[in-house]
Amino acid sequence: MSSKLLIPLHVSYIQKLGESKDDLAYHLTSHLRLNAIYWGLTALCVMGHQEALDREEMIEFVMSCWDDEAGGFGAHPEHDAHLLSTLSAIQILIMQDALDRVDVPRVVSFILSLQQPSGVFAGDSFGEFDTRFLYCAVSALSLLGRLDELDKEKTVGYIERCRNFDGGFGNVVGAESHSGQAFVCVAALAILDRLDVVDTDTLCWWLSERQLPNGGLNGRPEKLEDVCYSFWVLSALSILNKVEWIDANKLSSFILSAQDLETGGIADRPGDMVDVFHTIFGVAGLSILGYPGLVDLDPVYCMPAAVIEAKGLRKGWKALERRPADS
Ligand code: GRG
Repeated sequence: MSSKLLIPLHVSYIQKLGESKDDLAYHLTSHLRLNAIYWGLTALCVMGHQEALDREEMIEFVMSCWDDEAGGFGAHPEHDAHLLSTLSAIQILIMQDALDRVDVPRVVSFILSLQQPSGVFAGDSFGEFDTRFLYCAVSALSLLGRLDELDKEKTVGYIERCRNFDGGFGNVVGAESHSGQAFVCVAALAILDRLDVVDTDTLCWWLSERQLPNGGLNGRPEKLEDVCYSFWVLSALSILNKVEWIDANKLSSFILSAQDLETGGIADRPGDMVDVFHTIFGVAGLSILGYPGLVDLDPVYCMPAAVIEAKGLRKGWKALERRPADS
């Protein structure tokens, strides 16, 4: 176990991910490819090593995922467009300063076409809907500067109906509260300037109850801790200005204990196999906790704060005060 974040090892872990194209696992995860590139690039940006992956190659790959029939991005070339991969494509292109490659009017119509009469969004034309896709739509429209085209009242109305007695949010109306949904609902409300919908004290109490004795956070009561909840829980607490409601030192130690000291990367919990999903959300959690030497992450968009600031979209969220690099 290491008490430090092993940045060079994690950078080399992320660089090697694209090199294993002969592995079965690489092909079995093709439906997540654009998301995975977004996770890897964001983790590199937060660790200050954006240049570790080739910019041109990345932009070309993103553009090869364009689904011209639908007007959005699929997760992989020849895949149907989906809101999850469309948001990832937009995030990657913004971080690589290449948003001019996108046909913005077509993407905006694709996104808006997925809003349902209830206000929620479907992920694609096949119709599965929930608040994750609602968040993707709101975040993407905001990043494209086209939020004015959204029916905000209908969108907020759906989120409001997903709010439960414990202050948390479910993925659809009537569903159990989950901390992943706390992120998507609170972040969407933050973008829409409607944080008044949140019962802040009740929700933040519920979120702080997610911390277990070993310092890790779970997604809902009676479940196991998992490094990814470091981001889903902390982002919501950070937007609501209550990061202090959890024990930051214990959480940092838990995240650091899930690093693989040989291969790099972070796992869901100590001793498990690492992956890029847990690597980004571990590093993102550490950034919000003010871990020394990391770049500030915007908790609403899960992108570097400076990028969001430059687009004029950054609100007043603060990471915990950054500690000096030698602490
Ligand atoms: C731009 C950061 C970003 C996200 C895009 C897809 C999305 C929007 C947000 C996902 C939010 C979410 C629902 C996260 C939770 C993911 C997760 C680990 C779910 C596991 O659920 P269960 O029920 O696990 O399998 P538990 O831990 O409850 O047993």
